[in-house]
Amino acid sequence: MIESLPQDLPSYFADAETSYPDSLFVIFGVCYDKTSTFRKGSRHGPEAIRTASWNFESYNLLTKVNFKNLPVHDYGNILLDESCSPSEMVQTVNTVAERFMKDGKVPILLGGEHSISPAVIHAFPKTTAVISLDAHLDFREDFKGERNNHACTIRRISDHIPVDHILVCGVRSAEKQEYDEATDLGLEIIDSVTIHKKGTEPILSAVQRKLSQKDIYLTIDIDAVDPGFAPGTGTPEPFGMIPFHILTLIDSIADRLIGFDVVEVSPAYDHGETAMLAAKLVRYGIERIAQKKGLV
Ligand SMILES: [Mn+2]
Repeated sequence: MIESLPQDLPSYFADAETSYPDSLFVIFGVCYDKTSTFRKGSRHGPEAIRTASWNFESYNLLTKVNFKNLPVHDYGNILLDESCSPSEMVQTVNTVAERFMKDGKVPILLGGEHSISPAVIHAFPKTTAVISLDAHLDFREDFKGERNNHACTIRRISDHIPVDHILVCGVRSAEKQEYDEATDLGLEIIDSVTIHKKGTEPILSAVQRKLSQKDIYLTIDIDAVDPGFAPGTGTPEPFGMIPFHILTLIDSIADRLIGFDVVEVSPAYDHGETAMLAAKLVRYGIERIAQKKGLV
């Protein structure tokens, strides 16, 4: 029999106890998975990630940072009606993200499905660069008639950010037509086999070559990681990245990160390890950005 978690865990992200006005980092959840086609359930991701966050010590031995000392606010979840369409979701999330921008915050999104990320990215200037970690290319113009489907994430990001300034990494699944369109348009794809063989070096050299001097938003679809490490997701795909690749990437780009997200965690297919990884990535990413900003 599996023992249950303590019932008295707070509902906010662990140690994110700064008020909104005094915070720099704002964690917020979007419980939306309406366009997911294979296995729904990522709408429960934010809650699972917050619960998992209480597993960790406030002090991180790897970064030497005490998360408790950082100006992090948990905004809770953006409320969406049951009937909310994908385009209404995008509109609502974009409005909130624009407010965070205006207030000078670093937004940290917990998903929810990947269709939420473009809504946040559209709140940033067009000069921002985007690195996406994802098993899937997600470059369809629409899917089943829906432009804001989670299979269209990179395409929707490219409505705002030029493809030259988008890097998609960890990919190992695409339709031939979308793959051809993406490569014809010059989208740079670093597949998971390349990362397996060469580590993060090809990502970092592409960052140097194409995104130098740019602010970077990092969007992490947890299915970029191999299902052996992160099984709790809607559309798992074998032969993925390992969690250490993401740490190395964050270490290398933290000085330019202006926000990030972790999406597609689906607790129904998890034994807790996927949510745990997501929560640790959130903590680690915030700690590294705070270090680079000289806050600790
Ligand atoms: Mn994906």
